[in-house]
Amino acid sequence: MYKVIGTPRSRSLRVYWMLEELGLDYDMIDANPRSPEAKEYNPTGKVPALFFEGQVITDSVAIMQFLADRHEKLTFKAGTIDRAVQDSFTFFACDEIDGSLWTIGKHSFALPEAMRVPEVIPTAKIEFANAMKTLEIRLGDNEFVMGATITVPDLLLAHCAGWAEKSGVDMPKGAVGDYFKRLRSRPALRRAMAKSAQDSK
Ligand SMILES: N[C@@H](CCC(=O)N[C@@H](CS)C(=O)NCC(=O)O)C(=O)O
Repeated sequence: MYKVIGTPRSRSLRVYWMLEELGLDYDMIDANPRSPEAKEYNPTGKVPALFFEGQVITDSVAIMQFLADRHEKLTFKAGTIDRAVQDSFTFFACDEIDGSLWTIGKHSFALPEAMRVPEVIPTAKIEFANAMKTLEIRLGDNEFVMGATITVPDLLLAHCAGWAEKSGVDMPKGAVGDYFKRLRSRPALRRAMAKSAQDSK
């Protein structure tokens, strides 16, 4: 049984969503970042962490890819060209989308006030807008970034879109806007969010 440590109101939701897409059972520990429960599994206190077979795995994207590889779903096989292209979308999402949104988050609420530099926020918003233009080009008319097959970066991109809606950035319209809506209405995400709400009561 997989045990996921991390409140769903964090990047941990990516992991819960992946587990729901894969149809797997899991235990949820609804731990806040830096809480004693989080530090029990990850000394930095960052969430999510996955506890499986006596081992702790940290970093949401590493966990998502591990689950996809292990269960041979939502991923192309390692060592293939398709996997290289898939991974390029994953790193694009981490660097350019998670990165710009997290800059906005850190400098508006996450960092202690004395460390915040709000002047960087407009630049991060431009970086996010540029990333949306790139995504528009790379997505084209496809249903998912890799064509007809849903893969890890689709979940990652759509999770970031949920953050973006709360970050005060301009949300993309057209094909990218429809892509985000399509992904965010998937039953597995709905189930992850509903289970999260239930288990955290
Ligand atoms: N790259 C890591 C980042 C993890 C991370 O920073 N998580 C946030 C919550 S979304 C956290 O635990 N922050 C606490 C801290 O930075 O001390 C991942 O994707 O899991």
